[in-house]
Amino acid sequence: MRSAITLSLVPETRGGPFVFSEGLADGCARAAAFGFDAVEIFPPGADAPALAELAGLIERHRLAVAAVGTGAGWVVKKLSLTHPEAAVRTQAREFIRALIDWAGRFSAPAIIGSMQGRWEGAVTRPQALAWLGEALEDLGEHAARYHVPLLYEPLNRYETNLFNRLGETAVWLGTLRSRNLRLLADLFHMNIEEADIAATLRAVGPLVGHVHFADSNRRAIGLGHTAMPPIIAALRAIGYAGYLSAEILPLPDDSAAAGQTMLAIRQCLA
Ligand code: LER
Ligand code: MN
Repeated sequence: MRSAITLSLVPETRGGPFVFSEGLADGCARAAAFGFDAVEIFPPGADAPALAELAGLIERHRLAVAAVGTGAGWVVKKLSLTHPEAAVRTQAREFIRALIDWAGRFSAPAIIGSMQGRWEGAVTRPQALAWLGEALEDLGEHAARYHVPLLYEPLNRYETNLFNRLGETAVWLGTLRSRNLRLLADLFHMNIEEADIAATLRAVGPLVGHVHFADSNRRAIGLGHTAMPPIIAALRAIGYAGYLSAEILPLPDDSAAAGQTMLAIRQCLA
């Protein structure tokens, strides 16, 4: 398992679960200084000017790109794959497709989290799942051309009413036509929704494609009450070799959150 830390380029996410938010150069330099293997980037879109600097920065700091979030499509543009208007759903899909293309240059997978939206009003749950499933099949196959999966993230009940637990999501993913979809296991959402995080990880096994490494209160691991040893044992048992990526609140400040995460990862993997 390798270490990663989140870096947001979207001003609207201040106060959200992203550790570094002072720009790409600052975030890459500090990620490397703290000893992380990779950065997980949350860009405003595939056309963000700052992204042109990324190749040079990761080479200079010997970092990889762990994953790329697509949630700015929701946060900034209010796009979603289950929006009642077809034109908005199409824009959402194209926003994500462009980020898959961009992330693919760095052999990084894109994440579908907030962009899944929710079912409500005139949109029934079966309708929303039909739209979401079709989009995931299309985008999952698109990601395959870069030899990376597409990551789908179940969120807690306050953020979506589509899928909140990994087990039910794994069953549904199995009904879709793309075999290139993987689960993102966010330990913060799982702490809210799962009866047993470690048992769930063992049950969904090889479908786990990425881990958001957050404690129960969405602070750095070690600053909440999630018991890590059974979770790490479960990840080892399923052969997980991906990233432990800190998508956490920058508390008490970004440096302390980064330092505590690195300490926790070293302890977990010792
Ligand atoms: C995205 O990875 C996520 O976990 C959501 O809660 C949006 O912040
Ligand atoms: Mn997450």
